[in-house]
Amino acid sequence: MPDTIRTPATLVTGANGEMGHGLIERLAEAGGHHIIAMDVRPIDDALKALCGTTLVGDILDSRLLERLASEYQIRAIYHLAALLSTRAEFTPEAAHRVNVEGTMSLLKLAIEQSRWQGAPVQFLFPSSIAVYGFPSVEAKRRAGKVREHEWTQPVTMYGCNKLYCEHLGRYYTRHYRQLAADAEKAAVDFRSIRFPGLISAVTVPSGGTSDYAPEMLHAAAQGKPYPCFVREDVRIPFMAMPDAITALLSLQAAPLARLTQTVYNITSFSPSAGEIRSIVRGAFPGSDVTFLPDDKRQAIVDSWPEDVDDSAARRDWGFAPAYDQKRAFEEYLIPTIRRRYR
Ligand code: AKB
Repeated sequence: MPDTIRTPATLVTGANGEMGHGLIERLAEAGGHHIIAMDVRPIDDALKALCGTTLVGDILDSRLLERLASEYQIRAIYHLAALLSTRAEFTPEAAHRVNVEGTMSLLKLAIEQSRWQGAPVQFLFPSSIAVYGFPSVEAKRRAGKVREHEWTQPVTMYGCNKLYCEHLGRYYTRHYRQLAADAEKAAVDFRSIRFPGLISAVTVPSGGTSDYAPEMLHAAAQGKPYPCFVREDVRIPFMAMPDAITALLSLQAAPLARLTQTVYNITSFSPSAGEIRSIVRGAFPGSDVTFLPDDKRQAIVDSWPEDVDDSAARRDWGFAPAYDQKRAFEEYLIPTIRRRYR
């Protein structure tokens, strides 16, 4: 029987976060979505107007998710809510609850919705370079571009959570209840991207360990001193936020038959922290960026790769970042941040 009672909808969790903002703007621009924005904090006013429904609530609140299921036909879930790598180290058990149990409760919602609809619900999951874990800086330097299955020995709770959830997603997509007589016809269509550090010109991140790059830029633009918590020579991959949003939308739009894996690396540029300081100094003369490494946060960044191999994403769904390093800083980050703090 066709479902004429429930409104078809796209659910975005963690809507207030950096990625949530950009994603909701792009989904609203594209039209045709009843967007349900969910976050533990009241949804920002700027987003409210773009969404069909806004919800303040916890992804672990099963009653809230049941209510959602009774009112909406959820066709796609962008599950962005997470405790990032630095914050998660302060409360690892809470991070596990949000990052793993929260993801499980949404996968359960997705599989139930898939059954009702007779077609797999899409589940878009941002993963991270934090799933990688190098035992030493020498090993990291030697490795160069890492592929999806290499060096996956994360050292942070967040990295462990993301890696496990990638596996859960693959399980719900390909192997869910594999021994049941009524084997699943409409499992979940889980698609995940391992994002590098993201830099947005319009929002400042919080709780991450790659945050030194955006923090440096935003501080310099405001004329504030910035003591950078990593060494000058440290290098990890980064990407401008608009490319990250485009990547999520491109992966969502890719025909399932073209996808050879459920998890994809992507990247754009890999500057050292010192190179970022030089760019920032060029754009904001007189900016006061110093290096005052925090050994423990430094060790986390040292465990992440210098670069990743994103050839599978390029081949399967046409990933190609619009912003390389020069364009990201010169055409997006610096002019937008300058305007923001003028
Ligand atoms: C963090 O630093 O925790 C995040 C990430 C790399 O996933 N930005």
